[in-house]
Amino acid sequence: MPEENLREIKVMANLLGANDVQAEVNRNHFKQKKCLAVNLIGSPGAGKTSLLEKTLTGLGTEFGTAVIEGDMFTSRDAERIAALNIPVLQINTGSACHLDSKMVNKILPAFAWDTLDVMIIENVGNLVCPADFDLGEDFKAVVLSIAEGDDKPEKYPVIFRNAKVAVLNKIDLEPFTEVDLAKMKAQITAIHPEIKIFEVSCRTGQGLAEWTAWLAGEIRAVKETG
Ligand SMILES: Nc1nc2c(ncn2[C@@H]2O[C@H](COP(=O)(O)OP(=O)(O)O)[C@@H](O)[C@H]2O)c(=O)[nH]1
Ligand SMILES: [Mg+2]
Repeated sequence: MPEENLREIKVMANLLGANDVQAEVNRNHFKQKKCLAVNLIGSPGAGKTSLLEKTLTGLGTEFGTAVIEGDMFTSRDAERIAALNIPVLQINTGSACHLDSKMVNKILPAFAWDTLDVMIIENVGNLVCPADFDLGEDFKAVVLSIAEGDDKPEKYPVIFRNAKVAVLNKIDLEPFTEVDLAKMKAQITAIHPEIKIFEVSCRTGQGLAEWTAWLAGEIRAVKETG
């Protein structure tokens, strides 16, 4: 292998190593506060913010909820969450295509942790880079719009391997697309047999109650047992 390539791999390994160290600090923080942390990942337009809006509303008042919004530019998503009266902070990454654990760590002191049971972090719209970066979350949740095509899990397997749960959104669009939903799901389970899959529509509300109930169970498990 040419020396240049070797150097590139080493730099990447160091980058991930430093990220993992900081991610452990974040993880300990979430754990100590008995707050579930979810890293929400998906392509631009998959419906991450829509799912957040529906989920936070669906969770009701049982839990203390908060959001970190990651985006290259703008605070549009954070404004959508703030409109629900939920504590939210924006991280603009500029040219970076993913959040890293240091960016998240920097803004943690700004939240009222003693009131929080769940922190959902919407990552920068991208199915690739965010899959590799641990933010200290309890788990990654991948959001895939079914309209993106049934070949996407096979093309972007890392995120499906690393996520605990996959939310297939825009199920209402099935009649208007060529997508083979059974094929999409089979690909996902072939990559990660234990992954939990929900089929939802943020537009019609289909499947959202099941997804929200599952998430509530995860929040309770952390809140009650730590
Ligand atoms: N038909 C349909 N459109 C949706 C659904 N969920 C989100 N959208 C639309 O998809 C677009 C992108 O949604 P957004 O939540 O901003 O996606 P994000 O970029 O992943 O955060 C918006 O126009 C939403 O109204 C859905 O379940 N069905
Ligand atoms: Mg968004």
